[in-house]
Amino acid sequence: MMTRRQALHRVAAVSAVCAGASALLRPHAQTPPPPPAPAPAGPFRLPPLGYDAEALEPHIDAQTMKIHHDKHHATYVQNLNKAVADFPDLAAKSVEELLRDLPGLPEKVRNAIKNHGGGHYNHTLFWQLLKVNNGGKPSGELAKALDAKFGGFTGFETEFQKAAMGIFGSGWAWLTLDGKSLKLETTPNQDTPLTAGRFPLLGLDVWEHAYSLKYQNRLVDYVAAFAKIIHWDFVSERYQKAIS
Ligand code: MN3
Repeated sequence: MMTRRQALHRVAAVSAVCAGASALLRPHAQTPPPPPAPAPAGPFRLPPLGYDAEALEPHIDAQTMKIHHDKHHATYVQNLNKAVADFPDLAAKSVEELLRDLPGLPEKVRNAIKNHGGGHYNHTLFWQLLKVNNGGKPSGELAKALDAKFGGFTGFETEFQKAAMGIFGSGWAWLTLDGKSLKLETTPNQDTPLTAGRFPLLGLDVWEHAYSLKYQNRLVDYVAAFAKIIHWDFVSERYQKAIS
């Protein structure tokens, strides 16, 4: 009869043989690679959508919203955190501050902050701009300013749509404040008007990831759908605060 000690010894010997055999079966197996370093947890955070992913149906489908927010936007935040990980002075700033001062940032991280900081800022604003509003319209001072600049709301809609449709490749169409004046503009990639010294009031994501799942190549239908879900109360308030 085996003693306990012999039994343990035997178990160990069997394990060693098995380990040896399995190493033979995997001749190229070496020590496993270290697990990837976890993405830095901060300082930037993915904000919640603020409503259900289904809330904008049928204009923007739930799956697009989920992927867009939970994957695309989350990745911008992760990569922005990585970019500032070795720069505590940058990590202490807001994303707006970073983007306004882009040319003054260290060259090593400038491009990453432009792309991922821009992605984070632009999308954070974008989620707030959306609401199924059943024909809501700009109000107050913004309504007056749009009338003055574009000869009416319809004039604005037409010009905004033209700007969005004119983007080549990925980018954004914007209604911005240039000082106290309204301006229509577009930016490529995740560039933001903040860097050019302007204040974004309204922005439309014209990257394919924002619409192609539902609309395929029909950008015009997506732009028309966007017009139906602009949260004009939010935009009107944003304008009012900015000019006050
Ligand atoms: Mn996007």
